[in-house]
Amino acid sequence: MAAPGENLRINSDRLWDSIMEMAKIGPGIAGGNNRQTLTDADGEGRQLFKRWCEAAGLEMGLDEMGTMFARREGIEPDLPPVYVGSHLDTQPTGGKYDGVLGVLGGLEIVRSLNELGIKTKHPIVVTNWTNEEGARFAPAMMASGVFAGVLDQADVYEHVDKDGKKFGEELERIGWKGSEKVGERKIHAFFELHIEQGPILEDEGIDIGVVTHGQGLKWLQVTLTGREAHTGSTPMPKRRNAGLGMARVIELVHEIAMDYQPDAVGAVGHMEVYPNSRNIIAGRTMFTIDIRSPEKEVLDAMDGRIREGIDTICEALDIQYQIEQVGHFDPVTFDPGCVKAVRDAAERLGYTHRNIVSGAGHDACWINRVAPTAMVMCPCVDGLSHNEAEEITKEWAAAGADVLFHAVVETAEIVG
Ligand code: HGY
Ligand code: MN
Ligand code: MN
Repeated sequence: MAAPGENLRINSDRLWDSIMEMAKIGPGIAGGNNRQTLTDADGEGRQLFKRWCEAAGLEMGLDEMGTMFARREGIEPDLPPVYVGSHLDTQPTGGKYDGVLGVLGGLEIVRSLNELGIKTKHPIVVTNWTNEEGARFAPAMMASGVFAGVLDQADVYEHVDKDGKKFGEELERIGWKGSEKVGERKIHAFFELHIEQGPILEDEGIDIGVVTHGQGLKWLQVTLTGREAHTGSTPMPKRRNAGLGMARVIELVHEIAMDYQPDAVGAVGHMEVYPNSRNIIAGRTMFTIDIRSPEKEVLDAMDGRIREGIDTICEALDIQYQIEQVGHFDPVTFDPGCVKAVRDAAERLGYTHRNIVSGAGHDACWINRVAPTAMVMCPCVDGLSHNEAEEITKEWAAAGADVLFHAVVETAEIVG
C-alpha cells in the first residue's frame, strides 16, 4: 500500500508553460532575461506571479523588503508554515530558470495539491525573495539577509545602483513595498529548488543534487585612485595609473584562487573606469572582487592575501586604495533532516541523485540561519548560468519539482 502522497507528481507541462510565460517579461537580447530587481520588468513579473497565486486561491503577503508570500492554508492554521520558493529577479544577462524554477516550482506544488484535493496540516507558503542576485543593488540575497537578521533594512534601503538610485526609493516607485515587518514570520522549514549553475550533475548524468552545503562568499569592492593624465605626453615613470592597478589586482585574485584548487574560486566581474576616455590614463577605477570557498579558513586566507597584495601593487604604482566588504556569508551546512527529506524523495521517485555543495549563493543560505532549510538542484546544460544561453530540459525541471513536491508535503504532513 503506497504511503500518502507516494505517487505524487507535478504537472510538468503546466510548470514548463509557466516558466516560458514568465520568461516573456524582461526579455534579454539573446534569448534569456534582463529582469533586474525593482525595475518595471520586475514589477511586471511580480504582477504575473500574484495573478497566478490568486487564481490558485492563495492569500498574498508582502513585507517591507518587497518579498512576496503566497499562503495555502493548512488544516491547522496556527502551525508554522512550510515555505518553498526562490527569486524572480535576474542578472542583466540572465537565464530563464535561475530563481524562476524555484518560485514557479513552489506554485506548481500548490496547483497540484489543489487539483488532487490534498490537504496538509501545516500551511504552505510560496515565496519570491526580493533582490537575490545583487546585480543592481549589492549585496546578493538582500531581502533574505534582512529576513534572517544579518543585513540591516534601513542600511540596504540606502544602497544605490550604478545610476545612484536608492533601493528603498525604487521599491516604493514600483509599488511593491509592503507593510509587513521583515523577519517576523515563523518558518517550520524552507525548501528551495534551483538549477545547479555548474557542470557536475550533467557531466555525471545525475537527475538530482541533494544540497548538503553552500560555499562561503566575500565581495570586496575596491576603489583605486591615481591621476588622470595624457596617454601620449606623460612619461611612463610619472604615471599613476589606476587602470594598471586594477589589471594587476584582477590577475592577483586569479592567482590566489588557483592556489586553493580544486574548490576555491575568484574573479572580478564588475569594473568601472574613470574617466574611461581613450587618451586619458585612468585616474580612478572601482571593481568588485568575488571570492568563494567551501572552507571558511580558505576564504579568510584568500581575503588576507588579496588585501596584502593590493597594498603592494598600489605602493609600487603610487596610487591610493579603499576596500569595502559589500557582501559576505560563511559556508553553510543545511539542515540534516530537511536534506534527508530531499534525498528520500529522490530515492522514492527513482531519480538518480548525489550530494552536492552549492557553488552559487541562494536565499536558502540565509534562511538556513532562522529555520531548517534544504535545497534541491537539477542539472543545467553545459553547467552554464548567469548567461542568456542558460538552458535546462523539461525532464530535469519536472524531476526537481517532483522531489521538491515530496519533500514539502512530507514536511507539511499530508492529511487523509
Ligand atoms: O552570486 C550568487 O551566487 C547568486 O547567483 N546571487
Ligand atoms: Mn539564483
Ligand atoms: Mn543568479
